[in-house]
Amino acid sequence: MERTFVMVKPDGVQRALVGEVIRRFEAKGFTLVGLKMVQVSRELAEKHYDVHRERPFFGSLVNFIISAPVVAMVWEGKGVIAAARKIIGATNPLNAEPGTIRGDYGVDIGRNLIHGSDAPETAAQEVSLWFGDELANWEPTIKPWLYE
Ligand code: RTP
Ligand code: MG
Repeated sequence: MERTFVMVKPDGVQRALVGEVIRRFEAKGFTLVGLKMVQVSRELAEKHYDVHRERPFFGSLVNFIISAPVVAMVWEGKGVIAAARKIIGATNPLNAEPGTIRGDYGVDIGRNLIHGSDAPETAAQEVSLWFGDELANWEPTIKPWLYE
């Protein structure tokens, strides 16, 4: 089954949106297999956003991610990588559709509340970077009511 990495960024934690994020993913039918609050080190933040190292916003992005705790999660389910990106919405919250997390709660691209892996390769890398093998292996009993 597919897995993706989702992180409530420091702004989402400070704005008490952790429960709302979890509620949306749970209600959709995805399964939580990893969850932890992390005070991120500069090293981890730089590794996570390595693809953006040369971009002008890299320094401020890393400084923001390490400025206060984040909540890191791994969600599992059919099509979860692309579905999480839809639930999260466009990078700039002002362009994100109402009904998405960024569309409903954000106004600034540098305070867009939440991260989700953007493809199968990055999902696998990020799950491994943040969680290693510390993931739960469980089958929700509602599975026959979610999947044919
Ligand atoms: P994320 O990686 O955080 O889930 O966001 P994303 O895929 O939607 O966007 P991405 O292009 O990967 O950018 C990573 C984060 O960098 C910040 N950003 N700032 N000032 C800017 O022009 C700018 N562009 C991107 C955003 O916080 C974005 O989430
Ligand atoms: Mg990204």
